[in-house]
Amino acid sequence: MKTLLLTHPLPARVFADAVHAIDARLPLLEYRPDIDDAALSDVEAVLGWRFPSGVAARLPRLRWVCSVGAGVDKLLVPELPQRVLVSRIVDVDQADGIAQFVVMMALRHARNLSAYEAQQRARQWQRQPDGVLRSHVGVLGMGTMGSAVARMLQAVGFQVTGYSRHSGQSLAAVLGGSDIVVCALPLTAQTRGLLDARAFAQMPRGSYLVNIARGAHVVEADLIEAVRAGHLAGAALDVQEHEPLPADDPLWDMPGITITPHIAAQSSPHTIAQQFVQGWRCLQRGEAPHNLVDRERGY
Ligand code: OXD
Repeated sequence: MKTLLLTHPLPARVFADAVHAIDARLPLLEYRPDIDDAALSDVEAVLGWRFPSGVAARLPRLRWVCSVGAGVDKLLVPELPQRVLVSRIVDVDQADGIAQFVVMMALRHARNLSAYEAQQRARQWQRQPDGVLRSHVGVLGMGTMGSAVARMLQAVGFQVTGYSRHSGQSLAAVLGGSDIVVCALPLTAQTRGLLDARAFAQMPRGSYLVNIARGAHVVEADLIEAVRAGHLAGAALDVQEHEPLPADDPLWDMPGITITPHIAAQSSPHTIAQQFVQGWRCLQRGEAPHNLVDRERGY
């Protein structure tokens, strides 16, 4: 069962080596833009991050797509035939890493660290009224990532409300009751652009956003406006709609907005390779791979 590696912008070689360290016999093919149809004609599996335009339609024998990431949005392209199974990596270490990142950013905001950093630059030793943390955090999305985030936030003293399709509270109520909103949602047709001017208006004045999900959850122009107007205190954006974020993007220069390059946490190539080989072996035995995605729901 030949597997096509579509890991760009991550280097395919790293994943090929990690897979071959577990099973050297697995046939792998690294994608190149000039690859011809004959080389693709017997590909049955993909291990990847995104489909380059048109490639999904050139894989007549494709049976399984395994995402190298926790999200699959860049792989669920319209031309992917319905028969193809799609699975994703579920990595508790990555979830813990993401939770650490969120806690770091939430504490930084809640404990007013940027004000002390500004004071230090001005050589000003000035105590601000500051007490034990009791801020409310709304975590949007309570899957593997959101649940780990909620647990770790609670452990350091935040009051956490989780929001999911089944949580029983409206989004408006969760946004309205949160000093900090964390986006941990999958990106689907329903969640794209969910955090827009209307959502920001529902958040309390002075509140803060942390996005560790996908840039396209946020209408970035609306976020900039909400921060510029002083309604939101700012945001920590580990993900942006256009990655890499172009050098001339206005997000870079917005006071209060922290940009990181999609590094909140990454799965190791070894973990990805392990789960991929496990899924590959399941398929060889005629069983479904683990962590299948519901293609209708998009996660
Ligand atoms: C992701 C990942 O899906 O980094 O964003 O795994």
